[in-house]
Amino acid sequence: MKKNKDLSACAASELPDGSPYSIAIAVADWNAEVTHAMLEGATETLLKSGVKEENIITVHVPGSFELTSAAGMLLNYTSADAVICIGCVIQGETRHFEFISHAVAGGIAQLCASQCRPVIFSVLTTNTPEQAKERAGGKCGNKGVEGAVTALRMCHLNDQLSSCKSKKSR
Ligand code: DLZ
Repeated sequence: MKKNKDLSACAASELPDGSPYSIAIAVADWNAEVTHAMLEGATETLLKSGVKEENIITVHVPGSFELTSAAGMLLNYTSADAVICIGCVIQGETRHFEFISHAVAGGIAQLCASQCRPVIFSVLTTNTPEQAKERAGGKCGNKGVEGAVTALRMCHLNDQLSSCKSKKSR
C-alpha cells in the first residue's frame, strides 16, 4: 500500500482479507445524513473484503459523546475483533464542539490503550456541514470506508503479533 494513500480509494484486490473477522460498528445518529453515509461506506467495504454479513454488528447511539460507552459495551459483550466508531461533530456557535470532540477522542484513545482489540476513530470534526459531506462520500472520499480498511489492517496486525507470542512460548 502506498505511503499516505487515501484509503477510501482502496481497490477490492488491495483490501485485507476480512473473512475470518467479526467487526462491530457504533454509529452516532447526530448529523445522520453524514454518519449514515459513512456507515454505508464502512459496511460495503467490510462485505467486499469478505466479512460475513452476520459477522457485522451495528449499534446506533444518539451522539458522538456516547460512542466511547458503546464501544466499551461492544468490547465487553461481543466477541468482535475490532470496533469502528462513526460520528460527526460540526462546529456550532457554542463550545460543544470542543467538549464532544475531546471527550470522544480521549475516550476512544483510552479504550485503545487498555484493550487488546482495536477501536477505530472514524469521527469527523469539521467546521461546516459541507466539509463533513465532502468526507462522507464526496470529493474527499468516505471516512467510513477508511475506518473499515483500518479495522481490517489492525485485525491482521493483532493476529500476526499474537502468533509471535504463541511461537515464543513454545
Ligand atoms: C448535543 C450535541 C451537539 C450540540 N452537537 C453534536 C454534534 O455536532 N455531533 C454529535 O455527534 N453529537 C452532538 N451532540 C450530542 C452529544 O454527542 C450527546 O449525544 C449529548 O450531549 C447527550 O450526551
